[in-house]
Amino acid sequence: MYGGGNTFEPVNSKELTNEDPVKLEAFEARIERGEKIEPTDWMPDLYRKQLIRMIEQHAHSEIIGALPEGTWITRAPGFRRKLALMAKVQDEVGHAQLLYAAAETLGKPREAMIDDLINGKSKYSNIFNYPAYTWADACFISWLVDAGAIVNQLANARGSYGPYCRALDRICAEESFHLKYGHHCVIHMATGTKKQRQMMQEAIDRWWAPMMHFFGPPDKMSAHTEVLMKWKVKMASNDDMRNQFLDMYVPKIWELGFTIPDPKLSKDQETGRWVYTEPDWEEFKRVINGDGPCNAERLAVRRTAEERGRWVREALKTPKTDYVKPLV
Ligand code: BYC
Repeated sequence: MYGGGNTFEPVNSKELTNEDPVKLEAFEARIERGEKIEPTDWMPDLYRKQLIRMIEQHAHSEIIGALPEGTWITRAPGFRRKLALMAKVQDEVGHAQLLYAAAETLGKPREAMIDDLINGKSKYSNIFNYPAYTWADACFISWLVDAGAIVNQLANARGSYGPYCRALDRICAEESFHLKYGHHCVIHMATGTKKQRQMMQEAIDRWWAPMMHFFGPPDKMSAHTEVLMKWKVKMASNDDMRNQFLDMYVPKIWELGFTIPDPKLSKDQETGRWVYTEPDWEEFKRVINGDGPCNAERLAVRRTAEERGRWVREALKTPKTDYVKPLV
């Protein structure tokens, strides 16, 4: 059992009672000192299980996340946009490879991770289960979904598990290009024709709630935050990451003349926290548990890719002499 418990059920800290208390104390002291934990180091089972769950979900999110933008490569407006989008989508798939490799260091084989994805056992980011109807939707993803991902990944790159942090460092470097590209696309829409501004506004209206969901449930409903923050896997809580995103990007969205579909959205100057209408958390639960607008379509694409690539994997496993006639 590799994790992936029931959504919103708090993690049972009793799982720790089976651990050797001396080893556990030494492990926690290392984390407290800011040392990195490496694959061959001793670690509690719960730490391993939580990391596999989180890194695997992150890897799946990258690979599924390539799909809504990927459908826009052939329809991107102009050759330069096509080239940039193609490179971005390729990067996202590369991020998945880095993350699968990091999760593998914890003992779960990649094949098992892919099986769990295509069989619907593993989760991946809620936001990629919504359709990208127009070019403006692809612009929203490239700018703001990538922005949200960077807020999360920059924080967690300072975390405790060496292979995950190193993968995140590399991912963040590439994401910063995506962010600039996405911002450029949105500025182009904002300064374009009336129709382009309207398309962009409609995309913001469509994607705002899934974007608020993206950072995870409110802290008081989060099952894993406490243990993950204690062990410095997560370096900021869901609400803190959401707040940081709002702080950085709401002013930029307003600056471009767009509105955000939440009349309550404002910054409380005393607390420094954003006030907003809670997005529909029941919808979030449905979407992450397989019942969003595009879940079935996304998994079907991955299943087909898996099937089509089978011969390549089998050929790689076959000894060369079985299929290459030796030169005599
Ligand atoms: N979507 O206890 P909580 C990208 C689940 S890709 C789906 O707060 P945690 C990009 C959670 O798994 C980058 N499920 O969880 C790619 C748990 O369920 P289980 C995506 C979610 O782990 C291509 C339950 O809800 N980024 O940006 O403490 C193109 C309770 O939640 C979500 C990452 O993956 C969600 N949004 O915190 C463009 C970052 N949120 O497992 C862009 C890595 C929560 O008990 N992940 N759940 O069944 C994380 O940082 C953390 O896992 C989260 C959630 C902050 C997302």
